[in-house]
Amino acid sequence: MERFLTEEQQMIVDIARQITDELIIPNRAELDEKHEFPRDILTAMAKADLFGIPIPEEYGGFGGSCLDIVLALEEIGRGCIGVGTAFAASALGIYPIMIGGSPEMKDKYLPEVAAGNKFAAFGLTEANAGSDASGIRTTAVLDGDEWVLNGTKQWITNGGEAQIYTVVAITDKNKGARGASMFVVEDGDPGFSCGPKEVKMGIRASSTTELIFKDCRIPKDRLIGRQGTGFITVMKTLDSSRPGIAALGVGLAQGALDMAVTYAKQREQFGKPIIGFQAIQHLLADMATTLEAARALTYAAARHIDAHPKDMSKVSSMCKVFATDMAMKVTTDAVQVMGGYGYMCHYPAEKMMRDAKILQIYEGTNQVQRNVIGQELNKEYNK
Ligand code: COS
Repeated sequence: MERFLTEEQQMIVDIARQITDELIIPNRAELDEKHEFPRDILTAMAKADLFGIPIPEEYGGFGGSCLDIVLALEEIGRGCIGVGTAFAASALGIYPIMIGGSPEMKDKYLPEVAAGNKFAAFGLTEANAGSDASGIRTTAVLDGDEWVLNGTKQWITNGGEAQIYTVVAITDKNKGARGASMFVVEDGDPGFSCGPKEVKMGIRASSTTELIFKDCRIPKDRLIGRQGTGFITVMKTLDSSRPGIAALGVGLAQGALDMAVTYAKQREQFGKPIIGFQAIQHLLADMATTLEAARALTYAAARHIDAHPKDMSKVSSMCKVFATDMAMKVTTDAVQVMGGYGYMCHYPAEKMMRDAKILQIYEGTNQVQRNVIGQELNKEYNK
């Protein structure tokens, strides 16, 4: 379908497609099997300026739009959403700096990420705070010219691989959501360490660890924005980043559909290719139709966000929930079309289905997205 992309946007698609076809697809099975972080591939992506897409030009980036990052993530997701997650999590990690950081802070961190010299990570989730984002217990206390952090973050993407961590901590426990603040913690800061790599169902090319703060001391100027703005910065970050997760779902589903159609044209049963059977055609037709609908909604949401409206949350959650539920269904149906071959580990379909599941869980479960959409509708109809 016509996507109405500019020349620049088509260029982003072409670059990401080339990296996906030449580097990601040939290596994805091995990365998955070995739970290996795709450092070389990410470096190649940085050299091709993909890491710079969300970063403003004055900080060494491409100054791209939400749609630009969506297009890159869609192509990468077609190859492997484990690699896509490592890439997306670095962008997620720098959004708080772009949203609330001082010019000096932006100057210090953003060019390094744009160049691919450093990766970033975003530290929100804790053992008792996932969907309930304001339930975090990690604390930060000002002691002279330093903040002292204590607590543990859980399931943090790029943990142990990133050099820059944006972390939410409570600075005033009596103020609820207004008592949280965000900080930059660097790899090597005293009192900061990462736990061992978690073993996951899917997206195994990405690293997931705990972040552990034991009297971790960081300079005073590592506070992002003003004290007490942490929760709002987190919410704004997630509003901006969720279309990227939708895009990973669209790309993943495209990869699964491509594989299922190719297989159905080759696989013969009862003397003819199985694509000739209406039962298979209907499965493929629904996969292709819902995929196009998800792509259209994701692009529309990204274009809406690029217009810098006040109300980003609803469309951001809508595309995340729709595209990722679609990706789960399409990858499951791809395995169904491929039957026993789909279920075997040496074909990529089963990895795609395993990978898809996380899209419905991370960056806000799809249940939380529906809450956000419902709350926004409630507000809209009160106007
Ligand atoms: N943008 C700006 N401000 C926002 C906002 C947004 N998208 N969403 C909420 N806020 C503000 C509210 O306006 C409110 O401000 P006031 O204190 O001035 O009233 C404050 O933030 C608290 O909002 P609310 O009461 O809605 O917070 P809740 O604790 O009820 O949180 C949800 C609601 C469920 C939406 C939130 O906890 C959430 O998004 N959870 C999922 C988090 C997540 O994605 N976790 C996955 C791991 S992160 S990778």
